[in-house]
Amino acid sequence: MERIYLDNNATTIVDPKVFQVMEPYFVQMYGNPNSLHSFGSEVKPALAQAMEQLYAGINASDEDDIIVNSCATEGNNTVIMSAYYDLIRNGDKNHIITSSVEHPAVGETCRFLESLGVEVTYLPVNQEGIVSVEDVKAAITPRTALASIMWANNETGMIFPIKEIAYACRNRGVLFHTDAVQAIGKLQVNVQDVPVDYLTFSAHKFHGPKGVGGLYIREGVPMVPLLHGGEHMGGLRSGTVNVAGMVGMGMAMELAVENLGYEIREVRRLRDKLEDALLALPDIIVVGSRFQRTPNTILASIRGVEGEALIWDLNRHGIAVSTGSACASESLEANPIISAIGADKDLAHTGVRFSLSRFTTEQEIDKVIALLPKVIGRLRDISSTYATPGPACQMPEPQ
Ligand code: C6P
Repeated sequence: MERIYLDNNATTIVDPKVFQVMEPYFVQMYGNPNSLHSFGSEVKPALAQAMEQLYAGINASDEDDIIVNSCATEGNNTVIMSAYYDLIRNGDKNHIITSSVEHPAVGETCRFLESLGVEVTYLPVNQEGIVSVEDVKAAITPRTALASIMWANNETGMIFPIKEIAYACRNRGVLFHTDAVQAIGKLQVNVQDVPVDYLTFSAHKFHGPKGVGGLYIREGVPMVPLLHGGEHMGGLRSGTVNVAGMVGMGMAMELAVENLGYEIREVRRLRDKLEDALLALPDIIVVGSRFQRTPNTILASIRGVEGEALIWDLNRHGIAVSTGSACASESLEANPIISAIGADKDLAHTGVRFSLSRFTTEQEIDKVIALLPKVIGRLRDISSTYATPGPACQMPEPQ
């Protein structure tokens, strides 16, 4: 059976061009780049090139730092714990601002800090799933150490007003971090244009390998390392560098920038085609305006259909989608994003995320479009709630 992968916000296929540049670094050039002999020195040029590709990809300046690490979870933890060690435990701050829809790599780290006595504000989102600049401004106090707000949400694809939030923080002397995991390769990410202090990304979300990510740190902003040890990454992240991973991430970043136009034009066109087909069916809502979303993402709420049931049915036909974040997909809790935007409990269990990539074909989308009415119809036929939808089964009206 031909399989169709529409879960690209969970992870992506490694671009064959990325795989090709990584291959030599397993059995041919396997030296430790810190070694002084030829096995070590021969890998250094590729690492330098990868660093250049990363700097160019987000338009970082030479004075800024990019730490290569294991993933975005590590990058997010590093930034938040650094603010804790530097400004809270050893300083006079005691407050962090974040949103109620961050990935757990931010949300759970903040919750951990709350258990240590730190005050955390979890900003709500509006009915479109967006954090407002005004709310960020209002939450800042003289004791705020850090604000951490994602660039684009992994479940809805909604794009946050990061530039305005970054300026609001800078104007009040608050460090600003953004989790840009879902932005790289889908939107233009330019740290000269958007004054973030820290930015995290993860290679496997933009057709690079798993287990390698990056943390951008603007020149002059504080950073207390999470991992202590050798002098790797200038002492900011110890541990022998994942050579093949870093080389792959560099190439993936270059290709992400190269293919951004295609993503914005073609991936969006296919996404919109799928979205139009979904919306042509009765009682289906898509979260957030498509014009303020990453070009590849749809979070649909299909009334009367349990998200998990739809996923299993589509899976039987070889189609991969998700109920939301992959790391929460084994929990049977209501989708936190659909809950956060104010929908009632019944709808919160009906979320299904479709996420495309530049490897998604029109033929694949056509097959999914042809199948959806049958699968949804069958599930609605056996649904007790869909037969008698209650008045409470409503999505809030956009304001
Ligand atoms: N989101 C999803 O299905 P790691 O696993 O550390 O490379 O990336 C974590 C992460 C951090 N921030 C955002 C915005 C993310 O989307 C993710 C990963 C996946 O939505 C897996 S849970």
